[in-house]
This record gives sequence, structure tokens and C-alpha cells, in this order.
Amino acid sequence: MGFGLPSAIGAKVSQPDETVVCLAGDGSLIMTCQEFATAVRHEVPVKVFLMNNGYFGMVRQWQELFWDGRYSSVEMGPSPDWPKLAEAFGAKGLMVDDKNEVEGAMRDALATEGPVLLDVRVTKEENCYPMIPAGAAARDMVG
Ligand SMILES: Cc1ncc(C[n+]2csc(CCOP(=O)(O)OP(=O)(O)O)c2C)c(N)n1
Ligand SMILES: [Mg+2]
Repeated sequence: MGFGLPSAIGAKVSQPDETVVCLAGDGSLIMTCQEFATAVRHEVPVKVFLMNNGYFGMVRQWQELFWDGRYSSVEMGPSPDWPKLAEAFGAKGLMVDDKNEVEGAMRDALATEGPVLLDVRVTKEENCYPMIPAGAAARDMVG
């Protein structure tokens, strides 16, 4: 967590002719979003696609499936307005909340010059599979 944006900046600096996209969760991006300042300062045009579910989703899923839905410290609470946050650093901020518009929004983000954040509002409690319960073996994975 938090590794995506800084490493995307490094990847783009080392491979300037390649398109570099960072796929990040909201819990992860909040840890290092200040690096938009670095991307803007050094003109590194990384594209960040944020999967914004308002949760530490992997941990929430554990609590839903294995702890009877007793959520603790997994809701992000008052998250920033992500596009505004990107704009505050001098990057471009975009948002999409309609799944029929995601592809177009991604194309727009890729076509926009400079560092871009695309805030993709996803279903808040969608689960990801497969996963392995705590203490279980790989053959016991749920999915
Ligand atoms: C530095 C760090 N802290 C904590 C964790 C444990 N952890 C793994 S996934 C996760 C939640 C991730 O939330 P988010 O980035 O919003 O992604 P989501 O699962 O919601 O898609 C946490 C806390 C980690 N992997 N790395
Ligand atoms: Mg999340």
C-alpha cells in the first residue's frame, strides 16, 4: 500500500516513452498522494486510476466473511474529494461513477497531458476472490 504512485513516477522517469498507469485503492493512495506534487514538479505524466470504494476493502472483506460483518476501522470516513485533491497539487482530476462511462473516462485520462487522477467510484462492498482464510492452507481458498 502506498507504493503505486511513487513507483509509477519512477517507472515513467525511467521509461519516458511508455504509458505508465497506476491502479490504486483509496486506502493505498491516501498514504502517498502528496507525490502528485513530485509528478507535477518534475513534469512526470503518470495516470492514476483510483478504485474508490470508501473502504480498506480487503480488510473489510475479511471482516465480512470471517468475523460476521463486525466492521472495525475499515471505513475510510471523510475521504478527500479526489479530483479536487489532484487539482490542488496542479494535476488534472477526473471522476466517473457510471460503469458505462468508465472506458471513455479512461481514454480521456490517457489523452490528457500531464499527471492525471481518474477517480473511479466503484461499488463500496464488492468482494475480490479468491482469498485464503487466516491460518488456512492455499487448498482451502474461498472463491
Ligand atoms: C503499508 C501497508 N499497510 C497495511 C497493509 C494491509 N492491507 C492490505 S490491503 C489493505 C486495504 C487496502 O485498501 P485500499 O487501498 O482502499 O484497496 P481496496 O482493498 O479497498 O481495493 C490493507 C490495510 C498493507 N498491505 N500495506
Ligand atoms: Mg478501498
